[in-house]
Amino acid sequence: MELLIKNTKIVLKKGDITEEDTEAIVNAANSSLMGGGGVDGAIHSKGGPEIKEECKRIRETLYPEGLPTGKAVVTTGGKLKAIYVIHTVGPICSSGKLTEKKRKLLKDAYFNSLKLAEDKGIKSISFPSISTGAYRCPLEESAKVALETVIQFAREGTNIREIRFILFTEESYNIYENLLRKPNNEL
Ligand code: AR6
Repeated sequence: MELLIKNTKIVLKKGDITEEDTEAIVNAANSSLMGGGGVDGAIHSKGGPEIKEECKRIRETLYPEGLPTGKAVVTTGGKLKAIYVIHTVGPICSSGKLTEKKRKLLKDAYFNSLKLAEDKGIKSISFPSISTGAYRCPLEESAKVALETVIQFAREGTNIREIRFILFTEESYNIYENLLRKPNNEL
């Protein structure tokens, strides 16, 4: 499914984010930036060691204590089709609840990834559904935050021409689609 907001196409797609050919893909990382499971594991294993080497340098220089939740950094895409990987850290919903504070951090993760992409002149970007796997945030509420943030960003005007959400499961695709189909994008 696709939606045009100003000059930016918002696309929902089922699939594996490591296969995407957008200029950047976003990694649902953890603060260590040293890899893990889920999207993070798939990106590092398909992208090769160059990505982790750059992450190590970022840790040594910019973030010795780790990347704070809600912030974003960029590395090469290594062997991936994407030229860049933007690494961000979403909140952990250990209770399974998206509290106000966590909602804000999730919004920051999407917003700061978009801002970084825009500042770098990146024209197309793919997102996974951040924090809805190992970090256990509720899918529908998190999807709402994701779509609201991206729609607001596009409405305010950006040079990013395409923003994709790559949804790994049927369930997550259906949830995003139902939300995006709402009239006037009233999420
Ligand atoms: N492409 C697109 N989406 C995927 C893929 C894929 N290849 N694999 C999983 N998903 P998660 P989080 C979906 O756990 O919740 C890691 O260990 C998945 O179905 O990757 O932010 C990190 O190192 C889910 O909807 O990220 C952190 O420690 C969504 O992507 C931690 O997990 C996010 O699931 C981050 O947890």
